[in-house]
Order: sequence, then C-alpha cells, then structure tokens
Amino acid sequence: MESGKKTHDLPTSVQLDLQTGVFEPCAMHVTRKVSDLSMMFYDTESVEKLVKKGDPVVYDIRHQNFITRNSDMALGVTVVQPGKVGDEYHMTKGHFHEREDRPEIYFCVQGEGYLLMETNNGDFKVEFWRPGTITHIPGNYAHRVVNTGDKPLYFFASFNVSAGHLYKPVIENGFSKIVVEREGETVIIANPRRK
Ligand code: S6P
Ligand code: ZN
Repeated sequence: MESGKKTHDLPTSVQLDLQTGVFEPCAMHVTRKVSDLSMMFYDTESVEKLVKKGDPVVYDIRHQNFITRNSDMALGVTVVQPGKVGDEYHMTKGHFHEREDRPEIYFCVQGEGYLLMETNNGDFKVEFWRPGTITHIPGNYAHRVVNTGDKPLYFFASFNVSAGHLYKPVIENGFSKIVVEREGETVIIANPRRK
C-alpha cells in the first residue's frame, strides 16, 4: 500500500466526486475482484463459479499519502460494489494495523451496510452503517466493511501510513462473524470457517 513518497510540507488538497467516490489526484488505485478475496468468502464453490463467469469487481481502493518531514497522514476512499458470493455480501478483505497505536477514522458517505471490528482476543463489535456514520476504530481492532445494500457503498478513511496493514490473521481465520442473506433477511452469523 506504500505510495506517494514525496513530501507534502505545504498544504495539499484532492477533489472528491461525492457521487462516485473517485478523487484526484490519486497516487494509488487498486481494484479487488472475487479472485483476490478467494480466501475470505466462506462459500468456495460460489467463489470458483464467479471467477469462471468473469471475476466481478468487489471493490476499488484509492489511497493518497501526505508524507511531510515529521508526519504521515493518509486518506483512502473505498467503493464496495453491491452483490454477494453465494449468500455472503460483498465486503473488504479486512486487516489489522501493524501498529496498535495507530487508529483510524471511517466515514460512510454513500450506501448501507456494516462495519465489523474484532481484536485478536475475540472482542467483536459491529456498527450498522448508513450515509453520515463516522466510526473511530481503535488501533487494535481488525476492520472490514460489508455492503448489504443494492447500491455501491463508499467510505472515506483517515489513517497514518505508519499504521501498516496486517492481512495474515484475517486470511487465516476470517472474522468470527459474517454477514449473509437468509430467507430474504440480512443476518450476522458465526463464521462457519471457524472451528
Ligand atoms: C487503510 C484503510 C482502508 C482500506 C480499504 C481496503 O488502513 O483501512 O483504506 O485499506 O478500505 O480494505 P482492505 O482490507 O482491502 O485493505
Ligand atoms: Zn485500516
């Protein structure tokens, strides 16, 4: 995720399109498809089918770092497309920060869904998200966003680059709960991948 090494000692702005979640200038843009999240969704058969059928986009991330001589703020905007893999809603990979003293602010701009958060000793928290919900995520909570709506969900993130991203524990264990559609209802259930 490292990008934008040059310094920003003078004030700098980017311009966000509030409808689409695209901002410019932008140093880093990554698209994650179903195949990039193959270890995240519990229904591996549905993952395989979707990958064969064209590997749809799950979300786009845009990051811009603002490195100065003595600080390292960054912003990210993530647009999660509506959709499901099997009965599990589209979601971000989710990660811990490498540094527990580096929290993050998330701001839901469009769409609706859930923010899942969990510590490495299993303290699980969930926030229902709608436009305007702003959440402070303490540095020791892994965080994942789930889009349960029928439109793109996008959110703004503010964090320090030095926070780092730790994906391995989430790849190996997932979150303790997942968000699925059952009998037409959105429900949060225990993750079947966890023993
Ligand atoms: C960075 C911040 C977000 C995510 C982005 C994608 O600390 O939490 O910008 O990078 O939402 O999620 P993930 O889990 O694929 O990095
Ligand atoms: Zn983060």
